[in-house]
Amino acid sequence: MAGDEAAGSRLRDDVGVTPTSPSSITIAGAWDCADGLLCLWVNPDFAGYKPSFWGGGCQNLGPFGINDQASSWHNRYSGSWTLYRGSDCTGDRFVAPSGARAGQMGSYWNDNISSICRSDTICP
Ligand SMILES: [Ca+2]
Repeated sequence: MAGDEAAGSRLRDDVGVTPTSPSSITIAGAWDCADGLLCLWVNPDFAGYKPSFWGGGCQNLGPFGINDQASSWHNRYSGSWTLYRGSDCTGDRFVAPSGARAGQMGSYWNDNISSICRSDTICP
């Protein structure tokens, strides 16, 4: 029926874009973290406040206003980064490989990252 055709057309038009959300225009390419950086977002799906990182050594996220708040990430650096639940690069950790990104972090990691370290530098 006509209604079904209209719905199908709308779905095809929306391929590659997150529909209906007021912020869908920015979400579409939001994971475009600049080359060479690790980007963290305060919200899932690469949305909201986004500090980005490039320096070596352990970095606490508190001074960047995102301690225990990161909910998605994208690693545009040529090597991996390590993300830690504890401050000063302590506690459980996971490795974010070069080029990888995650729009969701899972309940154990979501809003629980407190420090990060570029893996090719001195990490505790
Ligand atoms: Ca968050």
